[in-house]
Amino acid sequence: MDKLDKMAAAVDIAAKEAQAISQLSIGTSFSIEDAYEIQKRAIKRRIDRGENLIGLKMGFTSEAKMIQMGVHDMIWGRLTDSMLIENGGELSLGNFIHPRAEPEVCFRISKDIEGEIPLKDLDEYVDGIAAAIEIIDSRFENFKFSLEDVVADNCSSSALVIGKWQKPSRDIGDLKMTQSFNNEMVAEGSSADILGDPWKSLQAATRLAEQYGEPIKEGHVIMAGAATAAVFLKPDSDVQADVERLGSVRIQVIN
Ligand code: OOG
Ligand code: MG
Repeated sequence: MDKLDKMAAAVDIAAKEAQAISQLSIGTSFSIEDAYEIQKRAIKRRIDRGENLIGLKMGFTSEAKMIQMGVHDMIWGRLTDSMLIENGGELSLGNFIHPRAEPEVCFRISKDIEGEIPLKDLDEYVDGIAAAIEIIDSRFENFKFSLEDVVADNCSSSALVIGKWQKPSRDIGDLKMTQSFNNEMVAEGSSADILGDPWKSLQAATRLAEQYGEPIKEGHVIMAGAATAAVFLKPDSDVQADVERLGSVRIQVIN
C-alpha cells in the first residue's frame, strides 16, 4: 500500500462506517492530481464491493457554495448506485456523519460522450433533466477541508435523490430553486447561480471527464452542482427541493 492507497482507504472506511476522520492534508501535502487519484482509488474500493458507477457530480459551480465552504475551484466526483435514494424514500441519519442537503439540477445522458462537447451540441446527449437533492457528508471532522481534501473525499458526495425526468429544454438558465424542511423554506436561489446556466456545468463535466479519463456513458446522470448553500439535515424531517418547471423531489429523514 502506498501513501495514496492509505488515504483512499481512510476516506472509504470513514464513509462506510460513518465515522469522521482528520483532514488528510494535516501533516502531509499532496497535489490536486494526487487528490483525484485518491478519489479514483477510493471509488474503486466501492466498485470492488459490487457498487456500480452511475454518473458524475459537479461541485462548487455556484458562488454560494464556494463562499460557504471557503474553496474556490470547480471540482467533480463520482456517483454510485448505492448512493441513490428513490424519490420520496427514506434517509437514515445513522448511516451518515453530519449530512447536509442541497438543491440541484440533474441531467440524464442518452449516448456515450467522447471528449469535450461544445455547449451548442450538448442537447444531442441528454434525454432528461430533473430537480434533484444531493446529500453531502464530508468525511472530515467539522465538515472542514482543503480543496485537495474534498476532492480526495469524492467531493463530499454521499447520496442523491432525483425527481421525475422532464423533457430536456435549453431554457433552464433562470429557474427558481428552493429547499424546504417540513414545508419551511431553508434555502433559495436560481439555476442562474450554477455557472450562469446548468448546461455550462454539464459542458464542464464533459471537459473534466475527458481530462481525467473517466468516460460519461449512456444512462449516466450528471449533477450540475448546488445553487444555494447546503443545510444540515434534521431528524424526522421532510426535505424537499423545488425547481421551477422541473418539479419537486423529496426525501424523508429518519433517525
Ligand atoms: C463539497 C461538495 C460541493 C456542490 O454542489 O457545490 C457540491 C462540499 O460542499 O462539501 O456538491
Ligand atoms: Mg452538490
